[in-house]
Amino acid sequence: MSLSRPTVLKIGGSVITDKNKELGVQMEVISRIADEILEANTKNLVIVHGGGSFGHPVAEKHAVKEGFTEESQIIGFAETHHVMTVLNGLFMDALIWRGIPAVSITPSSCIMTQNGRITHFEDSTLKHLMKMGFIPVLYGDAVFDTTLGFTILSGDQLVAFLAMRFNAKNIVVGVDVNGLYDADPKTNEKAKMFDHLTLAELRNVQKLLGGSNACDVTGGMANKITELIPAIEHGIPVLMVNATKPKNIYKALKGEQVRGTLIEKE
Ligand code: ATP
Ligand code: IP8
Repeated sequence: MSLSRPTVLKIGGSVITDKNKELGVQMEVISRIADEILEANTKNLVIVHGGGSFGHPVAEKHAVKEGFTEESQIIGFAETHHVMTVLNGLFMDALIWRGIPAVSITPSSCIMTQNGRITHFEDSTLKHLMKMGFIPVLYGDAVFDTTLGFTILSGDQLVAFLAMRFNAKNIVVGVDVNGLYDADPKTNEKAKMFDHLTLAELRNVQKLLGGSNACDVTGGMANKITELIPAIEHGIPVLMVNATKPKNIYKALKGEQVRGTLIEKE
């Protein structure tokens, strides 16, 4: 049993949920993505998914990201974590009943943060199951924080952290737009998509990036890129594709030609 360099796949909450409808799930999209993951049959895959209309609205309502200040937030933390386990369960259903050996790893049980940054990660279970050929599935979650009491850990911070910890071969990020643009393509029809960016070029366009048009406590596209930069600095390439379009996740995992934005160190 050995642990070779994994591919880290992030499936955005904008893809698997309807961000305009609280607790709205895109079950058909989840099923299709599970089909593509099965067909791609990637060796050493780590999957992370986002919160979309499950985690974000509940976290916002109870100001979970800002940390513990009053008793009434306690149930808010529990609710936020719970809705994430519900979304994760739907995703796991689609993977497992297709025969994908996916095992859910609950971030709030093995990760702690300090002021929102991961400082503690009990990774022996994760390493063990990866070595055995299972596919770990993690997600953005409400987590315990040594300074704030609790906070929200974004799936994007988790993606970069796991990619660096396990020296990933590559990162594939599935979102609901075709790639990274010089402006939000949902609000600016003149927005131009980048096919390829070096880290230096990415830093130049970083200030143009927007958040999210829907409820998003973790900062949308701008924060996604900020989180991914350390992994890119490490030499891990990031490919961003539109996961709402059929075959894109399959092609990205197989290393086939696909429309999207490839970001590399040089
Ligand atoms: P979640 O945080 O729920 O997992 P996600 O990771 O799928 O969601 P968002 O954080 O919502 O995705 O980010 C994707 C959104 O970012 C797109 O829907 C798009 O409208 C918005 N966006 C803002 N600026 C840009 C940009 N410059 N290029 C591409 N998308 C952008
Ligand atoms: O959607 C945040 O993760 P993200 C998850 O990857 C919660 O930013 C609980 C809001």
